[in-house]
Amino acid sequence: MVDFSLYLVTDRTLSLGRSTIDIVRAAVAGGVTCVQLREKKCATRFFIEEARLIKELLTKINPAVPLIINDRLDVALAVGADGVHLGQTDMAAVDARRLIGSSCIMGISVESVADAIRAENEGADYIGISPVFATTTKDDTVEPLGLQGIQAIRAAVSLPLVAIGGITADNTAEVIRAGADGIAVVSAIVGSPSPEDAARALKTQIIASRQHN
Ligand code: TZP
Ligand code: MG
Repeated sequence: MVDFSLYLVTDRTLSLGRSTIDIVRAAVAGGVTCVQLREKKCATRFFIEEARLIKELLTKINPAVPLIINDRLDVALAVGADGVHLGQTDMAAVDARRLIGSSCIMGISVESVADAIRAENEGADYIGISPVFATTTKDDTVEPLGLQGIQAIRAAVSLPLVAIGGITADNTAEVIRAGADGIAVVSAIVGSPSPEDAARALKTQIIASRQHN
């Protein structure tokens, strides 16, 4: 059973000159439970090399933390990653499942209740609710779905729900209480002077919000 509670999405453009592998190492030390490697402008060969290094790192430091590859099934398959994450304009879930097989994790970003129901019917293993709050990290999002969006999707599907977009330690508790199983963050960890401390602060909020349910 994968723990999606504190899900790091990488972004080399926000990493303040530090390498993605160093950020992942620190974030996992701080309690990140799942890592998505997201490279939007990277040569395929370099993407594969980086994915392989991060997979090796995770196997060494915490084999329970899966590596999920954003968009690129070929990269995921080449390095034996644990999963792929696809958006609404990426490869369709049914086609992706045919290629990756049943044991690979498949996450689908959804922007509505209808998307969520379709993702569940098409074999997703978890859903990313995108975006929950306004974010400057991704510029082609729909209007934020808010806490009400989480509640509506929670009522419609039973898959694990991971909320993404504008999540910080200050709003984590309300996101979890609205029905998300986990939070996915980019800037709150990647853009922090201490990714380890930032991950720890988010984790503290997740644990506290569950205890108060
Ligand atoms: N998908 C939906 S919003 C988003 C992605 C990749 C970016 C979230 O970044 P941040 O910095 O956590 O708001
Ligand atoms: Mg995508």
